[in-house]
Amino acid sequence: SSPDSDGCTPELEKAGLLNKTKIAEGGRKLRKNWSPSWVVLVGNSLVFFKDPKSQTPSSWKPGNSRPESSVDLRGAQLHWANELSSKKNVFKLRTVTGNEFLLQSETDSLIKEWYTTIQNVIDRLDRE
Ligand code: I3S
Repeated sequence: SSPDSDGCTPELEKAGLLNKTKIAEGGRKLRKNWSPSWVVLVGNSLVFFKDPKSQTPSSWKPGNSRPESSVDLRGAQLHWANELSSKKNVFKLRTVTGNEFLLQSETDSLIKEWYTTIQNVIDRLDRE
């Protein structure tokens, strides 16, 4: 059985380095400020950490490292958004509270995996 067979710890679905910028807060447009972010998809949340150099896939655990911010994926919307940037491989995540993020990777396969994995979580929450 898994180390969490009682289901009390949310499942870590994915973790990795993406470029991130927040473009809206509560529906209000923000100025872009791209920076690398260690992104962790765990349970119903996408969690962002600063300083990716000091992060490892296991360091998201409570107490090890403090997240910069976190996004509730329930009711969120995901769209490819290459028209919103000169960068390639950009998607936009919009939360129910009107926060909008762009996430990007130079690696096609990697960004597609992230898109699919996040969309799967959103779909699962929509069915609940
Ligand atoms: O969509 P924008 O406003 O052209 O986005 C670019 C700017 O935010 C720019 O910052 P300054 O306007 O402060 O110089 C950023 O450095 C660029 O990265 C933004 O565009 P991309 O195309 O990289 O998303």
